[in-house]
Amino acid sequence: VAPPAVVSDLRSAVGDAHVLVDEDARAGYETDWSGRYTGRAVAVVRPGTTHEVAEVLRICRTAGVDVVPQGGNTGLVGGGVPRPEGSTERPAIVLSTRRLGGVSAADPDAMQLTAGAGVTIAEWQAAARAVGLDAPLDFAARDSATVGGAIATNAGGSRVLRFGTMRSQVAGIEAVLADGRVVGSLAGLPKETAGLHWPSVLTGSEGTLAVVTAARLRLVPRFEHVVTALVATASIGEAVDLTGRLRRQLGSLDSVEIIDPAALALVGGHLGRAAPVTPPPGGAALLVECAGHVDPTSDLVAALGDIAGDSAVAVDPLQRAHLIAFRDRITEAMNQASAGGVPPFKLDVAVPLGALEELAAVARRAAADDGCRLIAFGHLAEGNLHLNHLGARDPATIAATVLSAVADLGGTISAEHGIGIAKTPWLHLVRSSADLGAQAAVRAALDPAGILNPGVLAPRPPAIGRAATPTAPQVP
Ligand code: LAC
Ligand code: ZN
Repeated sequence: VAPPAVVSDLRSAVGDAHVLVDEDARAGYETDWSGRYTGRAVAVVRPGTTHEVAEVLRICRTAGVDVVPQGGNTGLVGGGVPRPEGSTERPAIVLSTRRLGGVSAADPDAMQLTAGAGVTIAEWQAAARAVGLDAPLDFAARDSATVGGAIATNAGGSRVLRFGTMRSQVAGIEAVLADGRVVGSLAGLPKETAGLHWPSVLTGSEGTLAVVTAARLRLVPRFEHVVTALVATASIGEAVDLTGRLRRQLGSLDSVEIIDPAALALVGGHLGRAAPVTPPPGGAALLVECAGHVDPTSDLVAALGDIAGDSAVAVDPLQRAHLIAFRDRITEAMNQASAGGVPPFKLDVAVPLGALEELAAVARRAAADDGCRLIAFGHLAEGNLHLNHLGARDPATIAATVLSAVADLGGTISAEHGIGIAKTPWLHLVRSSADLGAQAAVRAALDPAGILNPGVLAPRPPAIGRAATPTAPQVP
C-alpha cells in the first residue's frame, strides 16, 4: 500500500487523469504480453513530458516507491510489469511512457528523425515513409511496441540481418536518471567522441539505469520493389547454408525468418489455409524478403537455385501478405490454441549458426521429455529461435536444460526479448561474476536507492510466471 501522499503528489505532477489507481484501469498495465507475468502497482502514472517524468522519479525516490518503466507492454519476460506479489519490499508504480509521443525534426539528408519514447514502431515507420524513407526495424508487435521499449530491450525483429538491432538505430538519446536529472543529447551526430555514449550505455539496460524519454533515430531507404518467398528446406543445416548463400549473393536481402513444420501447421490451421510449401519433419520453412530500388525478384529466384522448385514467390502486396501471415500470425495462433489454459512458456535464444541444428535437437528433446508441444520459429540469420512450449508441465526444467545447452553452444540466453525477471536465474550462464559485479556497480552509481525496475537483470529466485488463466493482452 502506497502512502496516500505519494498518489496525491503524483496527481499534482502529471494531472489526475494520468494517475490510474482503479483496479480495472490498472489491469492492462499489470500483466505482460506473455500472460505469464503479473504484479500489482499502487498506480499507473502516465507523464506527458520529460519534465513530468523527472518529477515522477523525484517523488518516488523520496517516498521509497519502486518504478517499473513500461512502453507498449508487449514484453514477454516480465520486465515491464510490477514484480509478482510478495517478491518486493516496497510498493511500485508503473511509469507508462506511452504519452511521450510525437515525431519531429525529420531530416532526409541526415536520414534521421526524433521520436518520443512512446512513439510506436508503426508510427516510426509511417513518419519515415512520409519523408520517402523507412524505419530499419520491424517486428510483429509493431502497432503496440514503442521506441522506448525497443531501446530498453535492444529489440531486433526481422531486418536485423540488413540493418542491425535497435542499438544500431539510436543516434541520440534523452533519458531521466533516478534522481530526476536529464542526460543525453538528441543532436544525432554520427561521429562524436566526447566521453561515454549514452545510446550505447542505455540500450538493452531494461529500464534499470534511467527512463528513456526520446531518441534520435536512424532512417533507411524506402525500397519500391519488395519480393517475398516462402521456401521449404529438408533440414536446418540446409536452411543455414541457403541463408549464407543468399547473404553473399543478394545485396537486397532484407530478412530470412525460420518457421518449423509444427509452427507452419499450427498457423495454417489458424489461417484456414495450408502453406504453399511443406517442409519435412526436421526441416524448416523460410520466409525470405528482398527489397531494392530495382526489382530483386530474378536475383532472388536465381540465388534460390534448385530450391526454387519448392517455394512460393510473391511480388503483389496481397500475395506477399498471404505469405507473411504464416510468420507474423504464429503468436496469435498459439494464443488461440492455448486460450483458456496456461499461456505458452517462451524462450528466446540464439546460438552461432553452426550450432543451430543442435539447438533445435536439444529443444525437441526437452519438449518431448516434458510431454509438451513445441512451436519454434525465429530469425535465422542471427541463429535466433523463439521456442514456445504449449502445455508445459515443468517449465523450470525445460529452461534449465535448454539454456544450459545454449550457453555450452556459445550462444545467449536472450537474443532480443531481454532478461526481465524470467531469465535472471540463468544470467550467470552467459555472464561472469566479474561482469555481473561491474554491471551492478554501474547500476548502483546511477540509482543508489535502487528504485528503477528492481529484480530485472539482477539475480533472484526463478520466476517462471504464474500458471493461471491468461488475461487477454490489453494494450493502451
Ligand atoms: C517475433 C517476436 C516473438 O519474432 O520476437 O515474432
Ligand atoms: Zn522475434
